[in-house]
Amino acid sequence: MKQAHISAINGMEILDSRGNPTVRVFIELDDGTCSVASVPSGASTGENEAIELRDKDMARYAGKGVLQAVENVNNIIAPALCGMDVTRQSAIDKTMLELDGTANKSKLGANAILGVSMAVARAAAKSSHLPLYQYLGGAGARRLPVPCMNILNGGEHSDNNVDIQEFMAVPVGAPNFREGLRYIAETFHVLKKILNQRGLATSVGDEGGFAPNLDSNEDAIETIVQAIEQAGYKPGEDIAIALDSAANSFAVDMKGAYDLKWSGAGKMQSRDLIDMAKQWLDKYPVVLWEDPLAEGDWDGFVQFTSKLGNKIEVVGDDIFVTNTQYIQKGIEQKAANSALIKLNQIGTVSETIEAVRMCRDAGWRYFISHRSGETSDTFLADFAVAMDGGHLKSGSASRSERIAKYNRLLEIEQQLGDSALYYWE
Ligand code: 2PG
Ligand code: MG
Repeated sequence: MKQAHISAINGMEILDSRGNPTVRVFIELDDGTCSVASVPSGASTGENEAIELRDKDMARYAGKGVLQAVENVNNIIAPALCGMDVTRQSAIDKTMLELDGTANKSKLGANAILGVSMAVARAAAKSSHLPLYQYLGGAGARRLPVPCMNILNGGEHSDNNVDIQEFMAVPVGAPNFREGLRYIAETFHVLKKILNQRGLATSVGDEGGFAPNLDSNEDAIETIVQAIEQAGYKPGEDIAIALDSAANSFAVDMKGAYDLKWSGAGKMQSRDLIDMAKQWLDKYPVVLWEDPLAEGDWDGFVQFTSKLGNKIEVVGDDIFVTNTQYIQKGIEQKAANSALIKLNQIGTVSETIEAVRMCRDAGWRYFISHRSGETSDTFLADFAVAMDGGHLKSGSASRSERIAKYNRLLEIEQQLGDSALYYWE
């Protein structure tokens, strides 16, 4: 089959779900195919993430404009990529890395580079007449991810008094994605009722989960267990719980000292947090714990994993930043048994796939993730099916930028029909 070539690339500045500027990229091919992709943006970011280029012009969007990144797409990246075979994703990504020339994509901006990289993959899929998940994952891509739904938000994603950033409902016992989504959406609605009855706020945080002031972090998890039961499900059997402490956000020095400042639980050391986790695992059906410690607390991570890694999935997010350099170190040190995978932490589709490959080769799991600042782009849904990782997080059962990904997964499941797989392992 004759491959199509890139004939035009154009960037523009749009807004993300927090009302902050982000990059959207349009690509045209010489066979008439057009594609578009939009870049997400995080709030609780790791120190070593690829750099999102922001204009720092305080007269616009408090310095958060992305006009320079857009210019880089239009004036530097576009001329270099035009004429390239669009199916050569890794060569295209490599060309952008060379154009940028820095270790963290600070020259052109990871937001500029990723927008192009995603739009390239999407254009190539379209031009090949394949759905994106199949283009990226091959004919064997047929496993739907178990949705880990962040129904209660804390930390830097809300203004409440809960330190732990994400409390996720995980429909481990559902027979398929569609039913799994129903289990947890129903639980979300019951949670709202419970909060209402307690006179607590039911406004939502950045990822669409409720963000009430509670008595303690443990109150949050107890309330979710209650919601699971009242929705008619068995905690642990039908619906389990996943947590993201995002411990960077309450770390004092990133090396093992913490201050659970929002809840008032106060100063703690890594070992106190590990003890707390142990107790919670005895009491609650937690199956996954992301960033239980801060990114610089490698010893803490090693301890946590050696004590609890045989019971649950221990995911590194800010500590690994989807970067094979840090994932490799994590594998060698047994600092976790899974890595969070975020496209914009590393900045190209090819490098994200490399991170997934490294996890897979080491027998690790990998957890595909949105960002707290998102757009209506559903690339993530297809990417999760393509990567065959078995689970993803895309926020709660509210806010269209979150639901868009879940709805796309419903479509994929429908398209796959009988061949669709769904299971928690
Ligand atoms: C996280 C993410 C996504 P942010 O910490 O895992 O939930 O948040 O995008 O703010 O880094
Ligand atoms: Mg995280």
